[in-house]
Order: sequence, then structure tokens, then C-alpha cells
Amino acid sequence: MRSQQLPACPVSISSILLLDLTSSLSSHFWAWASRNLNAVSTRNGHHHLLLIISATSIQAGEWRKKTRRRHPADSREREREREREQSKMGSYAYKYCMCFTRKFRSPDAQPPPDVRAAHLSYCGPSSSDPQGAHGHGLRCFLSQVQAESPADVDRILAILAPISASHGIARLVNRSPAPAPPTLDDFFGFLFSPDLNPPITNQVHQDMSAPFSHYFIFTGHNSYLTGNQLNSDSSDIPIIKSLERGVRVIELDMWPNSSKNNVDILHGGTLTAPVEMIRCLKSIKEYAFCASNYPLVITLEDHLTADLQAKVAEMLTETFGDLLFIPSSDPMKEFPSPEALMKRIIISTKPPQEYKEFLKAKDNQNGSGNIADLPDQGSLRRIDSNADESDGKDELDEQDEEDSDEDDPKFQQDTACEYRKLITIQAGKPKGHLRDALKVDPDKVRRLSLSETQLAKATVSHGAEVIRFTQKNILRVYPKGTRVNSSNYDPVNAWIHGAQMVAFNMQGHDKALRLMQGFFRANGGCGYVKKPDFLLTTGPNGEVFDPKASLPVKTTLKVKVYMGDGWRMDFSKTHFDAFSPPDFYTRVGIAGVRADSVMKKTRVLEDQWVPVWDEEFTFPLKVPELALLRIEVQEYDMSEKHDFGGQTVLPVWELKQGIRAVPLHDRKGVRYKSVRLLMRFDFV
Ligand SMILES: [Ca+2]
Ligand SMILES: [Ca+2]
Ligand SMILES: [Ca+2]
Repeated sequence: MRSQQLPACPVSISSILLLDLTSSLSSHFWAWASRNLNAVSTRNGHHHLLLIISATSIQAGEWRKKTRRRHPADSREREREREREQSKMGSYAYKYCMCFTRKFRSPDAQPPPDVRAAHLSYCGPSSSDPQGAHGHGLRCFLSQVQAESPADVDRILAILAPISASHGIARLVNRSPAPAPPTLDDFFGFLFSPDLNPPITNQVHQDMSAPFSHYFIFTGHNSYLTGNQLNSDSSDIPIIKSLERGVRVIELDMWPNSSKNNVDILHGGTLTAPVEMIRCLKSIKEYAFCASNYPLVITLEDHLTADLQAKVAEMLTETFGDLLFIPSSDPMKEFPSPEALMKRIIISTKPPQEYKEFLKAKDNQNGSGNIADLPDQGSLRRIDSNADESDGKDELDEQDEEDSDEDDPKFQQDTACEYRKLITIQAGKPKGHLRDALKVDPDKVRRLSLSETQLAKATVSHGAEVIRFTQKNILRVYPKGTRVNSSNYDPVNAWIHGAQMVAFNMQGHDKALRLMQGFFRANGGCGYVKKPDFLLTTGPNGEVFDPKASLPVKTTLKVKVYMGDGWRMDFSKTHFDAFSPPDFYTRVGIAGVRADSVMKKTRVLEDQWVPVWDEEFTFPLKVPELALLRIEVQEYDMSEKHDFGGQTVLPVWELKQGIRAVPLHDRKGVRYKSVRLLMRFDFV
């Protein structure tokens, strides 16, 4: 009874009725009534309820209204409370057809057979360490089943020790003389906790001392846009959001403001509203290293006059101070390593002087074999827009790269050398023949930008050259101009050819972005992932990896989907189905090279908040180094589109073996509080 919330009745009584109800009402009722109604009397050991009939009292009328007004909220709260209690007990009632109620039993999360078996053999009476003393049972389990290294076993036991005080897990690691063996519940609780038993490590564990070109880098495209590429606002907020997610390359498009005396950031040639550059720089400084200490690269798309370039140089130097890395040599023979530039901000753009070279190259362009002639005539950017059914959006592509020299007569002026000095990663405009654009210069490293469409064409005709180029230089790939809704593209073709900066619209929450986010969960989420060796090595005759060659299966990943839980905590009772508990199934598969890519799914389990599938899937992998494990829970509906129940993408090469708790995220990649799957991973 929660009736203490009722306001006390103001005493204004005109007539009284006595009723003897002792026999029909429980003692709880009398306790409540005595507390709240001031209208109970006890005579001859019998309780009497004084039924109050107020004929004239306004006060009493008000009281009734008040209680009536409060009643619905109270009852909703009581209803919710009852539901919470019921769901804890594993019972769910759903009203349907206005008056009928169906009840469902949904038992609490119970360990699946494999967990019971592991508990029995490592912590049970027949195990070699029957008492589980000194945590030996768990120690053996961690090294044998979970394949943790000895150092990691110690680390995990150390993590569990302080938590043990407040959890039953105490018994898993207890060092007291005669500890009780770990219970099945303790063991299961540990395994099903994503924080204690995650599927991948959250530590930076790769060698970070190789040159920049040896890493894939988490890269944003038009980082300042809040929405689509045509008429959304420019703001520092999406930049901050990207930095909080660990993005390490931020792109800013610099344009003169309307009075030509300052620099705005906007998507030129569109209706996107500008934001002042200084505001973006200040936010970048504040958030640059909130998610990763490894270097932050700013790629500048330069549409400025020389005097405004000088202003940018001043803004960068003054805003970033010591954080700004200024290279000592120009040009660089090799890029520095991420480790060498920890907590530094790096500028990447096209050096201003290249305008004259550009003119020369333009004059020299003739006949077939020019990069511009690959599929069509005109500039490289026009290749892109003409070739991919651009439906009249060619002018967008014009804005999509670093260069706008043709439109800017002032460009010929000597530009501020202060600005040039700040450029660590020099961007070069692809000119002449594609083979020349991809030529590796032994004395100079640089960055080349290609649209996704240009890359697709380049990899068909010059795949080996692209890979050779990316061994030393940086290749940036950006979305084609027709992606006006800020959608993204399949990143795998760029990765398999070694492209380091696969620039994505971070505000376009699509499947491709989920893959990108999953890819960069690797290496502790620091935004730098070491490229696989096969992309960095060259054979004795200069051969490089051939993505088109038929490759053997390198390893086979076995994935078992045991069960899921957490929806009953994170969603309302009727979120998935209005009249019954959800009907979940899990899709699991691989995104990677074409030969490895496949999706499979479990059966649908009807009307269960805690589904136990216990199904195993096998994935033979030819390029496990670039394979991503896709996991997605759906809620089956016969008549409409299925409901989304959570997703995650995990880098296959980082998967920890054994039984693991996999936290699920929403479509944007925000982790749910409780929703998780219990899975098992093995490489055979
Ligand atoms: Ca549904
Ligand atoms: Ca259902
Ligand atoms: Ca359903």
C-alpha cells in the first residue's frame, strides 16, 4: 500500500456512518487507514471505519478533486512499480482488446549449458582445485579457455580483487584460508559483464613508432557540417562530437568571410551557413585530446587569398601554441610516428606555391594517358562527378578538394611563408598521368586526395601503384559529391589498397559509418590502427599485395551466440511489441573483402526478454586482418519492419578468445546501459 501519498482529509464532517468491516479487511488496510484517514475507531476490539459524507464542505470537495487529480499519476507510478517488480520476478502482463490480460513468464538470465560446464570443470567438485582456493579455478579458466596471457590473468584477477568486496565475485579471487568455491552465479556474473569480460582490449597495444603512413587513421570529412552537404549549418559542435569519439583527422574548408577580412568555415558553393574559423580552432584545442593522446591532424581545404593565409598562420600559432607541431625540414623524406607527436596538432594542406607548378602541369597535359583522361576530359574532380551519375551536382565536387586556384586570381601572389612553414603533411594535387600522381618520390613524402569514385577507377587500372604509393605516402579518400545527404561509402576497397585517411561524414549514421566506428575500436580506440604487414612489404622484385589474387583461407572464426539480456532494463515494456514481450533474433556476420563478407542469423525466439539462442556460426576468412565482425539484434514483427535491438562491430583481429560479454550500441554507436550478448569466439 502506497497510500501515504494521499493528502489527509480535512475534518469537516456533517454526518457519520459506522461500519464494522473487521472481518473482511486485512490488517494492512487498517494500519493504512489509521495512518491516513483519521477516521478509524476501535470499539470492543473491533475496527470501525467512519465513512465520511460531506454535504456542504467545500474543503472536503476540494479534497476529493485533489485526490482524483493525483490519482492517475499515482496509479501510473504504481503500475510502473508493479511492472518493475513483476519483471524482476520474470512475469510480464500485457493488456489487449482493452480488457483482457495475457501473462508471460520470462525467467531471469540463466547461465547457458557451456557456462555451466565450464563452471563445473574449473570450479566444481571434480576440478583439480575443488575449493577454488586462491582463485586457481578462475586462473586456469582464464588461461585455458579465455587464452589470456599470464600477465593478463594477473591483471584481471587484480581488477576483480577490489570489486570483490561488493560483489559475490569475492569468492573467485579470495585469498582467505578456506574460501567457499565460486558459485555458478558469481562465475556467470563475471562472464556476462562487458566491463569485466570485454570482447576486445581497451588498451593501445600496437607499435606506435612507425611512420604515419603505416597506420589507418580515423578521418572525418567536412567535419564542421551539422547535417547534409547542401544547406545544413556549420558549427564547432560536430567537430567536438568527432573528437569525443576519437576521430584524429578533422577537415576544415576555409573561405573568406563576406567582408573579406576574416576566415569562415563552410562548404563553399552551397547554402551551408558559415562558422568563424577561430571558434572551430578554439574548440579543437579544448577537445583535441579528450579521447586519444595521439596526434590530431587538421586537413585544411584552402580557398583563401595570401593575406588571409597569413591570418590563418597567426590564428593557428596563437590558438594552439606549443601544441602545434612545426616541421623542421621541408619537404619531409619520411613522416614522423604517432608516438613522436603525442599530444601535438598537425596541419595538412596544399603548400601555396604549388600554383605555378599547377599551371605548368596544366599546360603540359595533352593526349591520352593523362589522369584527367581516365574516363573523361577535364579536371580530376570532373572525372568523378561525370562518371558517377552526378545528376547535375558537378559543382559540388569542385568544392570537394583542397584546390580552388583556378578561381582565385590572387593566388599568384607570393603567399605568406609563415603559413607554409606550418604544414607537416603536404597535400599534392594529382596532375598528369595517374602513374605520375602515384609516383613515389624518394626525397619527399606527401598526401594525395582521391574521391571514392576516382579510387575505384584507380584501383582497377593501377592497384599495385596505389598500394606502393601508400607504403610511404598518405592517400586520403573522400565521399563523392553526390552524397549530399552525408551518407558514406564502403571503406574496404580503400583499406585493402592501404589508404590511411578514409574520410567519412561522421554525421551520416549509416551502415558504413558503423563499420568505420567498429574498425577504430581496435588498438584501444586511439584513432590509429597499424596497417597489416602484407600492405607494407615489398617482394624482391618490387611486388606488392594483390587484392585481386585468389587467396587461401587463413583462419576460421567460430562465433557462438549464447544469449542476450538488458532490454528489460533499457526499454519500456511495450517498446518492441505492444501486447507481448519481444521476439529477438541476432544477425552475425563479416564485413571485409568480398570473399569473406557474409551475414547469418539465429532463429527468432518468441516472447522472451532474455533470449537464449545457443547457436554457433563458422566464418572462413581469407583476409582476417581487415575483417569486421558485425553483430545486430532485431526484433521480429510479422506485419511490419522489424524493430532494431542493438548493434556492434568488432575488429576480428582483436577478438579475445573464449566466452565474452559483448555490449551493444544504438544505431549512432552510443552504448546501451545494459543491453549485451554473451558470445564465444574461437579461431580454428
Ligand atoms: Ca515489434
Ligand atoms: Ca512478441
Ligand atoms: Ca514482435
